[in-house]
Amino acid sequence: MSLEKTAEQIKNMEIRGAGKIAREAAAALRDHAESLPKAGLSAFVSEMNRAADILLATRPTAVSLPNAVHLTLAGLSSAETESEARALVKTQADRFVDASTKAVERIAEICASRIADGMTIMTHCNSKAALAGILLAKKQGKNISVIATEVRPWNQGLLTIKTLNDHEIPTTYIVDSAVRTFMKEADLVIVGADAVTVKGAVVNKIGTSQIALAAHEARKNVLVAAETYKFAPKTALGHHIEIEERSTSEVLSPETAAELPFVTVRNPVFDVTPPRYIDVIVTEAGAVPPEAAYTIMKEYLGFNPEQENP
Ligand code: RI2
Repeated sequence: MSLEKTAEQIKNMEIRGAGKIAREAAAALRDHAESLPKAGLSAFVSEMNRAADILLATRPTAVSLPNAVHLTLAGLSSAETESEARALVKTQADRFVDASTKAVERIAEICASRIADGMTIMTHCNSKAALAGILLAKKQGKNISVIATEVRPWNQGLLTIKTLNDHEIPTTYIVDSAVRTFMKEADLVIVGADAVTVKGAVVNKIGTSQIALAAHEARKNVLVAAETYKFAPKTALGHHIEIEERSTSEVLSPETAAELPFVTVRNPVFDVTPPRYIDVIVTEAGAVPPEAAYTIMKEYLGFNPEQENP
């Protein structure tokens, strides 16, 4: 598949989920590099930078995307020959995809160790990292059940309940506005992340913050499953994470909207959960409190405040 096609699929959400977007972007850069005819070092570097910009322009919130692009192309400008530059892209892309896959497996082990027999887990959206922990707990023989939300307007909850059903995990499917009503039946909340800020705030699918608030009120723990490449170093330099706002036609049909001239439809697809409503962030490097976000950025993303960072 061409890099442009991958970019289009990320944009229209045929490829979705912060981790998957990152792995597909790294692989697309590798395949793109391999498809380019030999034209000299500087032509190769500038074409790879152009390709990176196409991928980066697809969706603005999941920081896994710029982190994956950055890690795949790291050191490219210092390569001395075209073959060195080509080898670098391939090695780094493969390394990223492999590390990402292993990170999700390690996160699953840590999440599963926090899921006790008999627990009911509430989850939101369709996070591979969060689901991996739930599936592993089931595989370990724990008798668990799940409360899963619908996730308007894209209904990613449908993907989640299909997976849970395939694994014979008893699941209750609820509309997003029912989370507070059902919180008393949950023992634990597990969600994924699209970005984690330097303060440990978690950017995730819209609705996550109200779930965390309801969990806090009900004294239920909130666990966030997030690979280290979902941490956003640029937030340590004062930048904000842009919250993607998608087409209003995803919420209300253009025909209905046209009949309601005084109504404005809004469709932000992520929200921010402050660290005080998060008990633990489970990364492949261990389960850490939100306050450890800066350490994760330094140790696992090579964050240097004096350098350009994704
Ligand atoms: P994993 C998704 O975003 C959801 O917000 C989900 O919680 C997050 O990415 C992380 O997913 P979208 O692409 O990387 O559905 O854990 O907008 O799969």
